[in-house]
Amino acid sequence: MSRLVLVLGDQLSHDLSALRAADKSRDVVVMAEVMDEGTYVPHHPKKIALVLSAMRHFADELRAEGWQVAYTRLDDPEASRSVVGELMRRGQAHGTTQVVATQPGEWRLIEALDAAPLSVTQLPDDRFICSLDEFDRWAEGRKELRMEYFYREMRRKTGYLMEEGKPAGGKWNYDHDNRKPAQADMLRARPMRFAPDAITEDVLDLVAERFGDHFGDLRPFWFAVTRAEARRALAHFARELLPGFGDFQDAMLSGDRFLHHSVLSPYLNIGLLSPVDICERVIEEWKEGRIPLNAAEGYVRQVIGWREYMRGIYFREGPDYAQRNVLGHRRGLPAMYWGGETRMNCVSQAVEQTKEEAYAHHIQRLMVTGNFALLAGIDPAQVHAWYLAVYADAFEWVEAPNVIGMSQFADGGIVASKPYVSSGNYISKMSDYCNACAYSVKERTGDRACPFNLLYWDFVIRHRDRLGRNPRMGPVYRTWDRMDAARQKAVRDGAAAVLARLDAGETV
Ligand code: DLZ
Ligand code: SF4
Repeated sequence: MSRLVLVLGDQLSHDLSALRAADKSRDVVVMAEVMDEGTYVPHHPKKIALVLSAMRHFADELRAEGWQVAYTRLDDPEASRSVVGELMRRGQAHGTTQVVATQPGEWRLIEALDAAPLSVTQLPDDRFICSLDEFDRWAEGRKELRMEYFYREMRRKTGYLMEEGKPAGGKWNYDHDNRKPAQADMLRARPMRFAPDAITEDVLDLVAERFGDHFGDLRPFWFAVTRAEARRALAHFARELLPGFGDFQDAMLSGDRFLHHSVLSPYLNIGLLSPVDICERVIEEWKEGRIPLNAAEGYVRQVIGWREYMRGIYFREGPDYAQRNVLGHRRGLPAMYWGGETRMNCVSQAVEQTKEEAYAHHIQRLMVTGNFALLAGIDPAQVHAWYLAVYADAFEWVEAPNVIGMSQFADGGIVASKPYVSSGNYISKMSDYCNACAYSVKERTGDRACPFNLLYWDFVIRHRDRLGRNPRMGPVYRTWDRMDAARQKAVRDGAAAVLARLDAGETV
């Protein structure tokens, strides 16, 4: 009997475990564009277009390799709304209830496949350096699951940037070299852009028609949508941008949205590139002497360290992870996250860029929008849903631990050893945003004081019960305790005024 082979929109890899387990001569690949996947959070139109166009191109590649592909287009009048609905429809058409799948990257879909009235085998997704079992073995019995130690294991396992069993250059991590602010540079290259082909143009029209009310600009659309294009984008990044990646990794500039960032994560996370493709290319550049070690190490750490670690945490912590809220934050996500007015230039720049590009880099996400949400006590579930919706590279297995754990500290410290909060000072140091802001980053109290300055102290004091015991927070509380009472009161009154404005839906 033939079986159905499910390939999801973020599983576009020719070596996918489900494809490897299937038989080209009798099994049928099922790929389905469905409304539920585009709307369970209101995904950015560019992200939906990326996924659907890459799915159509991948289906064509599979057919060219001799696979039979049952492909559902979003505008097919017979189509159902969901992945499981489409599997059942295809099952009836082909007279089978047997389905082979690669485990999805989200508990919601894993559970839906388990509950389907079909016989679904979910194979491990082995497009990663570390299997889930291996991660659990690493995590077992450890008091703290720190990324740095996991990363060292992955360095040893892959041999990446290792010399005779020791880390190249003598240090595991060169992050200290990677915190330089950037200057505007007219000569800096940009990520490679691709003109939409006829397939992508069809998808763009469809997405405009079906998801036109979602936050985000659909055009101009320039993402790679095939493996061949994604490999060209990788080569371009490696040659043009990687040399400065380390130095300027944490910098932010108003006139330069991408700086030295690769913008390869959307391609990596839908399967067009693999972590091995990327790391081997980066290491080759280093071996050839074209890039410094801090650039190579910084990039490889993101891919074999952070990315794999986040996945391990997501699956180890279980389906309730995205609902965690240990700090009890309840405030609604302010309208400024959806493009509503704000006088904070840093937030406005990050959101505007997100709207236009479906992309912002890690410091914009962590230290601007994430930092503000945490300081202001926004409900982490709403913050999580926002990040999942608006970024082209956001899939829950990687987005939830980054947002719930790393950014919002809502898991109580599994991912982060202390909350990633800062006053405006950090943003001022790492960007040029403060120069054009209605607020003053230098003012600590009063109407013009940067809201990050006010909310920073209010946050640490509000959570003193929990955070005061954290040795890494000790110096922060000592600084607060040394402040005179009048200044403390001015800070807290100022913070209360900002929060009251947020609650009243007024512009902050
Ligand atoms: C993100 C996404 C979107 C927008 N649309 C589809 C789709 O129509 N069909 C599909 O198979 N996958 C889609 N995806 C990706 C899935 O949402 C993704 O596989 C799950 O969230 C698990 O990571
Ligand atoms: Fe952001 Fe404060 Fe700087 Fe304005 S002054 S850009 S709000 S950090």
